[in-house]
Amino acid sequence: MVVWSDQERKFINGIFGNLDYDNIGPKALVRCLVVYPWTLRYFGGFGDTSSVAAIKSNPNIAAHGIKVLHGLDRALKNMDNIKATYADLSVLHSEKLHVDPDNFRLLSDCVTIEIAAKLGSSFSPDMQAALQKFLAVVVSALGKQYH
Ligand code: HNI
Repeated sequence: MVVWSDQERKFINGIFGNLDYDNIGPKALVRCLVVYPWTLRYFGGFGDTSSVAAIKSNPNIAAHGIKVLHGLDRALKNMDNIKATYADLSVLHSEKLHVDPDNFRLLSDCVTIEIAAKLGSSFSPDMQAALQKFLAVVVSALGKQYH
């Protein structure tokens, strides 16, 4: 079981409590799709993704970025039971969507980068450590049904 210190909980709740999901969600997903273009393969039904400009202005991608970021809320509310919390979502991504689980980490890194860009110099190393630990636990839980 993952153990969280009071400081880690404080950092994580502070980051997400002040997060503009509608801004960071689309930016993180766009970044993932542009930097790792093979991740586009899962979004064939989302409309025009033929260029960076098209990906950036695609409303379906933006909406999905917000949805994915809100997908983290369930981990925030169940910090001590993240694995079980993602059981259904893990089955969906593995058995129905066939998303390569390596991609979870790529997207979570893009979330970290967008949060860092937003917070600037107030994003301290120990805050980053707490955020990346949290995202690593989510990524591991999402990949659980693949093992
Ligand atoms: Ni993901 C659907 C959460 C990573 C491709 N994804 C969802 C949904 C949530 C979600 C929530 C909506 C489920 C539903 O409708 O019941 N996805 C998350 C989270 C992460 C993640 C929390 C990791 C941080 N998903 C990824 C990655 C990819 C991905 C890395 C592909 C590269 N997800 C999808 C696709 C769908 C999806 C594709 C279905 C979209 C649709 O509406 O057709």
